Amino acid sequence: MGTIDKAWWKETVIYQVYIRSFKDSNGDGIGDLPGLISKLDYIQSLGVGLVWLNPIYQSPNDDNGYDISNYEAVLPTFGTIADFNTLLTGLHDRGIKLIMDLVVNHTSDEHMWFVESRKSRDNPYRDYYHWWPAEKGKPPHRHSFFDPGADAWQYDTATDAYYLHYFSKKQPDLNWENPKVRQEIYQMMRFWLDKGIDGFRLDAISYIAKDTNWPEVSEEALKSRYHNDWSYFFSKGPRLHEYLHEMNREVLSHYKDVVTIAETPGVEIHEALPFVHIDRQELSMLYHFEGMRIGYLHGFFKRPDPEGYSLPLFKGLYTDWNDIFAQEGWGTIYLGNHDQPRMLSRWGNDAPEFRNAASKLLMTFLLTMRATPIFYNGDELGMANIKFDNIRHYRDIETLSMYQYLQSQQGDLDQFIRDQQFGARDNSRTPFQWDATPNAGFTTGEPWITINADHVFVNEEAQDADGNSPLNYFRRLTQLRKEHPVLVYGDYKLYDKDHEQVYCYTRTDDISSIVVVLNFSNELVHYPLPEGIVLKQAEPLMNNETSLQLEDNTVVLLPWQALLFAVG
Ligand code: TEU
Ligand code: CA
Repeated sequence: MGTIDKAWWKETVIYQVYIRSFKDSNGDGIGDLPGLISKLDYIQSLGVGLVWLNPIYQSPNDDNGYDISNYEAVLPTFGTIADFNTLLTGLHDRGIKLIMDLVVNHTSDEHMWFVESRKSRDNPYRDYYHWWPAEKGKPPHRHSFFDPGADAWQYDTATDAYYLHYFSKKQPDLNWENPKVRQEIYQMMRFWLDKGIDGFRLDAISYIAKDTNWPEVSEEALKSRYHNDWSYFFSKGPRLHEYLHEMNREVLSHYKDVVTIAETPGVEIHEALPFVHIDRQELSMLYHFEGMRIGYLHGFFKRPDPEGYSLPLFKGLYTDWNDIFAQEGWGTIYLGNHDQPRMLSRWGNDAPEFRNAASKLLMTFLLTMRATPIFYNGDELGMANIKFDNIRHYRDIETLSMYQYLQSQQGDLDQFIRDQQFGARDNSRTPFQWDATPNAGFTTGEPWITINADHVFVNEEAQDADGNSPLNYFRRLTQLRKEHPVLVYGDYKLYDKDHEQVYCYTRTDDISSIVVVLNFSNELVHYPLPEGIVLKQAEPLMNNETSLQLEDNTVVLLPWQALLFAVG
């Protein structure tokens, strides 16, 4: 084991709360702070140590809170600042830390800065955003993720100029090249840190720095509607590391024990270390998108491609991302969040006969890798994709704008709906399933988005009472990780890298070693344990099934069986 520095945020398990869908307290169909506060004992029972709260700020909700109109106010739909304080105290009293979403690549167009900025060319806030005067002609093309026309430059008549928006036209990009903007952001960060929060998750942070010479992009890039091609381009901004270092110097370094987790679309493996290397004084951790690309057809928008997935590919990718942080820096690991479909549907199997085992297996993977797990709410129950079959059920701007675009192009809308059943963000945004009652115990009113009908058998109440449920398995896993520091800091070693069904690895430190055996398939697999692996005892440390077939160092793995053994 290397001489890695220990830190609380390396040892914790992160629980992501998508507040809009977690628990509604007042019957308006939207989750809120009082609702969340009423579930703090539940969160504590999970054994997690850090909550990442999706945006709760003032927002017109073009993109569910990722379009902020006032950073220092709580959206009334979610509650008040007093509720927020109660939440923070409630978490801290339970030994749980809290990080908030920091969305500073862009604001809402209803933010005061932008309202001013668009008024006149000499407004003091003009340079808070990126403007291109129309007399210079059309600006060089930039892709917008959420614009039906995919054009990131929006013409604004008031000043006869275009403004930049990588996301929707209601999300204008902030001009980080302007030092005043950076100071405003740092001030706002201090506002929340002074309240006692424990850090931030930094939204789309790899996009903040722009090359304001606005170079033309290649013909090929121009044609691409594929998100990833553009995220690579957007993440290569010239002054990105300078800004992150400055943010650390001006803000973060003045607060003890805070953590930062950067969302870094487009950042490639060879670029990752500088963001989190201790000597550089930038960020604590980042989460990458490389794992999320597997299984989609390259060059298309979220088009599933079964050929594009294989277990060896998956293992190779997560092994590479382990290795990059083996000596320095520190990684995170996740298989789902509010921007991805449900991990069970995407990486496991949500068919009735497999779903419990598969969701437990995925939890086992996340909690035994050498990285901080980011766990999305509902995955502890094995919630599945809702797979809407009609556009009218969707609420997400990403799905709706892409649909509109395809309509304008006479594209294949049926194919799109099928693709979205697999990949849409709304799959993971349906309400948390608390019980079997008609609204799943989420709300007494009309939910803002349809609740998954499977809540009659997949819900917290039922799983809490069942010792064998995914929920109780998750609780045992978080406990196990606490009891075995080797699962946090121990070296990771992959075995049988080409095996098509089994993911097998060890975690080892100076005093102990654990082998993890995961059957990522619907079949029974006879798996001889790798040479040199001698089990300390036949009794597993963890088993997601009630039986175990082990003879002469060969395990007969049930479909989606997950096993952990102490190694001698
Ligand atoms: O996501 C950043 C991002 O790059 C997204 O385009 C992401 O790739 C996409 O959702 C995948 O389908 C962050 C937030 O997590 C997301 O919810 C926001 O919509 C986005 O920023 C804009 O703030
Ligand atoms: Ca509510």
